[in-house]
Amino acid sequence: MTKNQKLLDWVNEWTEICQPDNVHWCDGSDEENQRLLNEMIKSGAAVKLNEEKRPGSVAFNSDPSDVARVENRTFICTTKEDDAGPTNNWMAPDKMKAEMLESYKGCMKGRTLYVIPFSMGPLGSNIAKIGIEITDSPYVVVNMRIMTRMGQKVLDVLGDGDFIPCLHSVGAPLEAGQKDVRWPCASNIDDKYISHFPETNEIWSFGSGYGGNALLGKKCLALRIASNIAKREGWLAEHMLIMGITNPEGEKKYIAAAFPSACGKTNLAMLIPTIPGWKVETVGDDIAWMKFDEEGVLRAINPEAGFFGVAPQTSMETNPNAMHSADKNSIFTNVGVTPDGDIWWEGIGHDCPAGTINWKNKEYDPESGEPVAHPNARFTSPASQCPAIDPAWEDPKGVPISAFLFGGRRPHTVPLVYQAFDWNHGVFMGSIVGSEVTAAAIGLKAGVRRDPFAMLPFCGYNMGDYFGHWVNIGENAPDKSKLPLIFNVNWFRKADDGSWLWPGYGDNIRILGWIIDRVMGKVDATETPIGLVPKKEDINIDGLEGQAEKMDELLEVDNNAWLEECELIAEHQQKFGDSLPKEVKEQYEALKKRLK
Ligand code: O2Y
Ligand code: MN
Repeated sequence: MTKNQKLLDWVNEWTEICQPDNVHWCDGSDEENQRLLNEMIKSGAAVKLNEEKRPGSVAFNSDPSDVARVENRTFICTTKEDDAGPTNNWMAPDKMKAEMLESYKGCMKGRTLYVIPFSMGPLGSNIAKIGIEITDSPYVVVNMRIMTRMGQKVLDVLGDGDFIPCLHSVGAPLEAGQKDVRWPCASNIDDKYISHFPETNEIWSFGSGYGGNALLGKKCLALRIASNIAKREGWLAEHMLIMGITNPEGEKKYIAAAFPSACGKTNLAMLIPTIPGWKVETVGDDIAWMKFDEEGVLRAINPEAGFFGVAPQTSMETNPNAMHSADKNSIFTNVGVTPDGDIWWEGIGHDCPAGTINWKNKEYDPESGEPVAHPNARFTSPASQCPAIDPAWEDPKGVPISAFLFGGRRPHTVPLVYQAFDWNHGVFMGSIVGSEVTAAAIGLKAGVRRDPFAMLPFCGYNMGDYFGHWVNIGENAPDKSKLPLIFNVNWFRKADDGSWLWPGYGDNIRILGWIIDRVMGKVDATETPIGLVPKKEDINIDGLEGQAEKMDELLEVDNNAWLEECELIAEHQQKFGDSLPKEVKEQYEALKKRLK
């Protein structure tokens, strides 16, 4: 247990408000985990999977109204609205707290209040942060045990130190004798709140039991709150994968990469190279915290201890390392469960067995046209189970970052890869990241949907100030010659006939290879108005039939198309008004000038 008075007082305060039937301090032990799983299996909330096929694993189905992060109910609560900026939902802290307090009163009746001590980052690392989550969801407890370092060992390290309080309730109190549902949550979207108070480092979440809304260490703490702390303290909390790449000469470099959702971030983090002699190892697939060390090298840790990966389309073809990570000791949410007690989802690589139960708890009907797994179905698996996990993934010092990659899905205009001229040009590149979307896909206007630094839903303050923070990081770097180089990649360029110009997946190592060569100063590049583009001959396309003829089109920089792109960038920049740093505006002007 703990003698931390601030923590004891905080738990007592919320116990009085939420009125749970019991309070349980999570110790993180196997016994505790097994007991909670057994209770949920017994109540029907979870299904135990076949012990031979999927040892130590369970499946959950959420309520159909509670299947993903709720961006329109995610709030940044700062005294001044401008501090939340134009891209976040804002509410004043006092007003939000008063409104939410009403919801929390008695919200845990009939339930147990769990206290989850967790560390984001290796325990004891000087980059790590300790959070304490209060929740009434045992599903959250068992997921947090995989996604973070959790339990008594965290309280031991915490001592009487400071922690980030994270309050969560599914918002579904039980009257005496009332039978629980399989997935309790608030039934009305307007009763859900994912609120962040960056001025006091607090998180209050209510009404949802799903993913980023409820596992508060991930998006809420490690990105929205941490991005604020990082800005104040001069480091970076980013929505980036971290991977190690070793070339055939045995030289190893680490890179960090940011992509908007649905661009294959987990696949890239766990890539299996198609060319001989290269090796990729995974440090993390979603979040990177980075600080300069005493030698001026930017070092990154993965604050998480597990993967909360999208299941559909993950297969032994697309990502064997992710599949093996989920071989055992995993939690599956909103997937299909087969009659022999295994899991199934669209794109898993084999037909759906008859009698499979879909994510809505109904028997799979091929005639219905309904998917078996929800498109945002997830596997929660320990990172330690990834066959390609990097030996340094838990190194408290972090790994040295040599390059940053940005990218999105851009069928036109954007070449396969290009390098920024310098740091501020790279910041500009990050600020214009986006993916092209069709109107049908998202029910919005078709076009390029910008997601700067892939941080749009996760930056806990004014995004214009965030660009400024990146400029400052470069400006104040202890040794500018050691700053990572910055690149943009686009695996998704298409030919006029709509066919892909680049094979992607394991062949992306060929582009990572060029990036590593640039980092090591082994190859030159061609200067274009948008940045430094590879010389065709420096990209290894050995064994890729028909690829040579596509390289010119893949690497082409069409000035007219980029001038049109500039119009869209200007529109995007306008959103940030006065908070857009002059350095980023200057980059835009310089790009336009080079194009003309
Ligand atoms: O829908 C959710 O709650 C999960 S979102 C998520 C999960 C893992 C990694 N990244 C994300 C994301 O939205 O970027
Ligand atoms: Mn993510």
